[in-house]
Amino acid sequence: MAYENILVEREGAVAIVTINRPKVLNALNTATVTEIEAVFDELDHDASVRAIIVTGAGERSFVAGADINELLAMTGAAEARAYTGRGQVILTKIEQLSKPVVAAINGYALGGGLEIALACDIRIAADTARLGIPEINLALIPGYGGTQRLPRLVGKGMAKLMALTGDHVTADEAYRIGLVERVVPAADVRSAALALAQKLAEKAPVAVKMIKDAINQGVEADLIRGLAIESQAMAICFATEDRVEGTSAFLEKRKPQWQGR
Ligand code: CO8
Repeated sequence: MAYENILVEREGAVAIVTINRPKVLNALNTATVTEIEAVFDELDHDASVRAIIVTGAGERSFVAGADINELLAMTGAAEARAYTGRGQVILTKIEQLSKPVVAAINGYALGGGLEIALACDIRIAADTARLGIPEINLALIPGYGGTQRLPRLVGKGMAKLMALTGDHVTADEAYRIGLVERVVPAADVRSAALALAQKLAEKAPVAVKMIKDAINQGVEADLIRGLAIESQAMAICFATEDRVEGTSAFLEKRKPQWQGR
């Protein structure tokens, strides 16, 4: 499918989704959000894709948030509820995708942009990146899951500090507070994300999905329920041909060939 605001490239089993509105620092208008949903649906159903990278076009920005022109034009609470609800559904789809998703944060990740990164599985930031949820400065709040996913990653106090001040944090500070998992020189952010995504793409697909599900669902549950989720996920892995292949390949000292079932 052809997209207007998004580029999709392939590097073997890795798909790279680039949000492509560099003139406005890749701000998300409704058309772009619609395309993000479509591209993730497409990639989720493409068995040849085993891992996905999300990044922003140009050197300055990952995504600088929702398009503020659209926020100004919005007329009422019902429209705002629909807008934010739709964004939340799309980002939850990304979070729950059957494949790992890596955010390559190549510059500003602000507002809805940081919220996209929060819905990804792993975040790699350029050392020049700036991250924040500045909606408070528009008399708004993060509406694409930021008030919920950010405290789950960095804790309540740090999330409130960021949301109430609207201040950006540097990549190093983001790493220190657990907001990103790696920081690399800006020139290397794409290659670092690609190397990681390629590594993830080589893992057994059902186990990848089960790890994602167990962690995503488990952090929302109490320990006993979380352990039950883990057992169930383990049982699903045990029933796969890939489990037989993985254990046999180890004992036979050869590389496993995954079937994805
Ligand atoms: N929306 C629209 N245009 C934008 C946005 C944006 N979010 N961000 C940047 N731009 C545009 C600028 O207007 C400018 O356009 P032009 O060249 O025509 O003047 C161009 O991009 C370049 O930006 P700047 O000149 O401002 O570049 P600077 O280097 O001076 O500053 C910043 C870069 C710091 C990133 C600055 O542009 C900025 O602060 N941008 C806004 C960031 C922001 O507030 N993001 C949050 C938006 S709200 C949000 O995401 C809410 C999500 C869910 C809401 C649900 C509500 C119902």
